[in-house]
Amino acid sequence: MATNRTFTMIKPDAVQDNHIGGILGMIEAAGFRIVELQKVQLTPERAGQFYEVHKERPFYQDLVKYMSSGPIVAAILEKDNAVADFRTLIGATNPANAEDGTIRKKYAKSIEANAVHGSDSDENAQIEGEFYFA
Ligand code: IDP
Repeated sequence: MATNRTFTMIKPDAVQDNHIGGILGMIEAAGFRIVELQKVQLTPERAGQFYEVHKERPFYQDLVKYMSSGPIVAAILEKDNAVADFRTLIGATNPANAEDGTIRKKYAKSIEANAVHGSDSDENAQIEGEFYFA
């Protein structure tokens, strides 16, 4: 069932490269309202918890290191059909496969440093939002 909220993070590479404004601008231009917003530095432990679902994947250790390498921006976004529409807006995980007009096409550097996170289900949007904005 579609709900009206999703959760996003602007990842360390995009924050480091001064793309917070550009990315939030694309998000607002696509019709999302920013409900909560926070810039925060994750410890490796916190990054590991956030991505625990991926802990058996070969890239997990690198991902934890990357996500704790600098500040991130976490946000809760609101819009009709938020989860699915936001996944469309961010584009494919690997920017080589991301479509024109997507955030990852414009800002992602690699399959790992891919500029933004977007929740993949309503359930995860709720869990991930509470991880930052309990
Ligand atoms: P998603 O962020 O598009 O939902 P997931 O498969 O959930 O993609 O992966 C979570 C994050 O892990 C990705 O956004 C990316 O930063 C990283 N990642 C995914 N696949 C790889 C990979 O093959 N190599 C390195 N990092 C990866």
